[in-house]
Amino acid sequence: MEGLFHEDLAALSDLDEQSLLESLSQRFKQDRIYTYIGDILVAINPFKYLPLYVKEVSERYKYHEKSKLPPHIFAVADRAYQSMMGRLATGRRNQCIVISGESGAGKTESTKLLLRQIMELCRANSQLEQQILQVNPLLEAFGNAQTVMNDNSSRFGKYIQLRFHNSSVKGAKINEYLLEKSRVVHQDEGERNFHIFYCMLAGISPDDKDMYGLLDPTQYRYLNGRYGSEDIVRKWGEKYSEVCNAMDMVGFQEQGQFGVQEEELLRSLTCTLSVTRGEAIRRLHNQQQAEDARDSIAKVAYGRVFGWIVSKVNELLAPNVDFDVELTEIGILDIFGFENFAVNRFEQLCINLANEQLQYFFNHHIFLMEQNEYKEEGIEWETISFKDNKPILDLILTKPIGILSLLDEQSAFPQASDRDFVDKLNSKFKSSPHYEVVRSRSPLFTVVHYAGKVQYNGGGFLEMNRDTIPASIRDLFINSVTPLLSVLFAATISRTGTLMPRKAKVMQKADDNFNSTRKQSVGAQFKHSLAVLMEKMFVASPHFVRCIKPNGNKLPDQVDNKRVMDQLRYNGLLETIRIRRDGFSWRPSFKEFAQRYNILLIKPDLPLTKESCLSILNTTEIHGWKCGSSRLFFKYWHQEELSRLLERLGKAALVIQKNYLSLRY
Ligand code: AD9
Ligand code: MG
Repeated sequence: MEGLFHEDLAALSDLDEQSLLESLSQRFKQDRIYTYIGDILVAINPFKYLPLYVKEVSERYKYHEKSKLPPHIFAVADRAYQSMMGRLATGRRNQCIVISGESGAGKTESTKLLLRQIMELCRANSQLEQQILQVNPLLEAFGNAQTVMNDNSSRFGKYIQLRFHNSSVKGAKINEYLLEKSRVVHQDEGERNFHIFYCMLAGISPDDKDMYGLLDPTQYRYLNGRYGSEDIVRKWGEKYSEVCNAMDMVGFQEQGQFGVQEEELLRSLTCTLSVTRGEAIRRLHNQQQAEDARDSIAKVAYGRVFGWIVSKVNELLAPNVDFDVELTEIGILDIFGFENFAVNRFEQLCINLANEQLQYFFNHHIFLMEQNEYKEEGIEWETISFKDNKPILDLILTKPIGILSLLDEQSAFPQASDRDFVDKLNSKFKSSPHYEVVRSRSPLFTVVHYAGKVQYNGGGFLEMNRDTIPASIRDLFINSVTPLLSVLFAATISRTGTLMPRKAKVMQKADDNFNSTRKQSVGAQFKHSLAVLMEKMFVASPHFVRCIKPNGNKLPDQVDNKRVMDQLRYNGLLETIRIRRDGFSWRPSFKEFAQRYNILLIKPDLPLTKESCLSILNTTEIHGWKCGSSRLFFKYWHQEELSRLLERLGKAALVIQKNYLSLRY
């Protein structure tokens, strides 16, 4: 059982699936929830409070040497911050921390801990720090909800960019991805609406309740009778004051009450107005159509409010610096985890697509890029194979025939049905190894994702992808007496998260969320925002946190071996251990290396060549590195060894300087 409790699995000489599982679960039983695979952190959700995040621990992990302390999420924060400052490797550079794992695995909790520790590290000024830290509770109240997989499940994805000038934080920016708006009007068995509804009804004062015209919680169809016991209501009430505090802290001012002309609303809900040959014709809705109209208003209004909150937060946290001040960034990505429910809809397809994309990003960095460089640079290497999920991404994304483009094609036909869409999928993809035809009267189909098979119900796909609201309803809201509603419906929210006046629409056709004829579909918008995100991440230095969910019951001290093994497999963790053990994760060019370490030879004017690098390295006792044709290849621990040498040199220089000064005076 050698190395069973090892803190870095990449340091083990021999490891198979079973011993990896055992190693992690033994550590977990001792509340050691964090383990390294080289520079990658594996985190198993403890589902209980652990005294791992107290002030003293946070202090200990500031500017620490990785090998001297047990693995920790704070160590990832430290590494990202030090790397951004150019203290660990070469130059200052944007960093991104990519947190992955299925729903309930602990991504959002990890994000909060990372943010907190980074704020500690940069000793932010107290107001900005508080504002940044309060963004999370605020967004969680409006964007998280209880699902069967997680009581605090993120129903949107977010990329938080912290912006720095030198060592201090100057501001932040949030990008949000695809809020699951349909939850506002419908929740499946065992699930709830967004937290904010329960918070507000439980916590609001009687006067405000009257003013906003709120009813008893049981009267709301959208809460589906799932309000909760007295205990739970008290907790929601407490949460409400937290949310209000967060709103104050971030800098929101009270907005006017929502309101539209009641009579007009009724008319828009019950009739469609169409113009034929210059004549306006009003047709009465049947009950289903009226209910659909009501639901689409609720969804769109909620989506707009959420987008507005994010854009407001971005305005408030925008860095207040001169134009020419160069800012560096640490981005933290916390998306909705992989999902497989009893019924999976369009939203689940998008959520799972985002997870596929993230897995691809991981594979690309850890396996593809690294092994390509070995080949190009003539480093002897036995290829490590991995489960490439590119074909699944292609199945969903590829033009002209991926699932999303077929969906767009069908969405453009007003007469097409969800059944037609699924029939099209079946005929195009029946022979794909990642697609399965489902024989059923319902429009079902299965995608074999990297993390397992998911059966989707195509019902509602076309409508959700179109995401239109009737023009009459839009106009009604634009003319609302409530300034906020009027702004929300009269403006578009651009992809960058800022509100844009309608006049600018012509310039921003792609961002037009309203006009049903020119408008981009939800699928196409999501695809675009994923591509923009990936572009940003590909040019930053990544840090990976792989979250594991130990059991499906949300319980502490329980390891479901099969479940954990599945996650280790689809995350490709065994292959990751091999590449981190045998591979070279740090690969600076000769120039980069010589620039930074020529000081070790005490010759600052050394030419930035291969020969200089070799002379530098020959003065050290560092072993196991390799030299390619344009760069050097180091093991992940070499970086720390070299930093230690620099530090020692720095200390020696200080002593010399002191002695010199004392001799002079
Ligand atoms: V989802 O994809 O948004 O549905 P996440 O974000 O991966 O999911 P989350 O961080 O919300 O999961 O964690 C789920 C729950 O696990 C939390 O509400 C906590 O109750 C619990 N958790 C997660 N991490 C920790 C931890 N480090 N310590 C204690 C934790 N509890
Ligand atoms: Mg989450």
